[in-house]
Amino acid sequence: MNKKTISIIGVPTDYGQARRGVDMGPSAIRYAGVVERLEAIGHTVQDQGDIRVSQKLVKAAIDKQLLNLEEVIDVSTSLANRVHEVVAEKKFPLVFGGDHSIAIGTFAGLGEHYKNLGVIWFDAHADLNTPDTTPSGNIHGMPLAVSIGIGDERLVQIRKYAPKIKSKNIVIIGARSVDPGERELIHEQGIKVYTMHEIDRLGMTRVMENALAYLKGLAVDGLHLSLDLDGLDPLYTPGVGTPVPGGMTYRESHLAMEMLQESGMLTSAEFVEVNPILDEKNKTADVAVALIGSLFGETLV
Ligand code: B3U
Ligand code: MN
Ligand code: MN
Repeated sequence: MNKKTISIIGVPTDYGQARRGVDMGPSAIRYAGVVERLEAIGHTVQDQGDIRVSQKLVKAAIDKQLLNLEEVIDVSTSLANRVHEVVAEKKFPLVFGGDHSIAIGTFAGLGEHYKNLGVIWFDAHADLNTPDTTPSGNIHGMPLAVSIGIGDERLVQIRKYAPKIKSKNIVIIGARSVDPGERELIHEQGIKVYTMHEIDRLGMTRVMENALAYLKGLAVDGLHLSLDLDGLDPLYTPGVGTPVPGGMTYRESHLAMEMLQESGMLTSAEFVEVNPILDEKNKTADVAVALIGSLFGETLV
């Protein structure tokens, strides 16, 4: 297994949605021992600390306006610049949210380095809403749409280029709560989705084999994993803002991480939506760290 220099970036933001507490995600993941875990595998870990995020009261969304838009633009811009630097230094960016709006910044930082980036989006949701289709005004339901160039122009144009990724390079895994506008976009844009139905029918092994073969077939020049902890069943990860029953199991999720590791394709990753206030004794952060262990090559024997 090849040893990496991993650069950890925390993004303590909850501006992408209306429930407080997800800004404490990076602390919870560190507290669960992520640095020690990665070092024990033999990687070099540089914890860069957190992106600076202003602390302002989160408002409720007012009719169809995007919640905390200015703040999300600020955080996304800082994160994008940081991720851009980390990749330029040939280090592996490992980003901790924060809510899933941070993916806007992560992709904006990656996009200039990769012409054909593949994306595995592990999530109960599709995060493909736009200002016209959002049921909530929450930007954490929009990062994939923004990154393919659809949505609020100021979000789309972070670091002044768009789109950040190609629609056909996205594979969503674990979806079970998809809004009508998102469904339309999935079909219109040719985005690949493995819902819980496919995971039940095919098993995680074939789903991941198919997903990785598909991305290989596209000759991707990098692979980003964006893992929303609500992709797992809330039995395993109760500390998330919008839990959806019927999710991936602990074992299925580990298997997916191990297969990603075996593929040797992964070039960046982010773990989002850990909310310690909604959690049970840091259970969700513990699961995140266990999954990170598998993703980076932890083995039992
Ligand atoms: N699709 C809904 C709900 C949602 C999206 N992402 C999360 N929840 N975590 C929305 O508000 O866009
Ligand atoms: Mn999400
Ligand atoms: Mn989600």
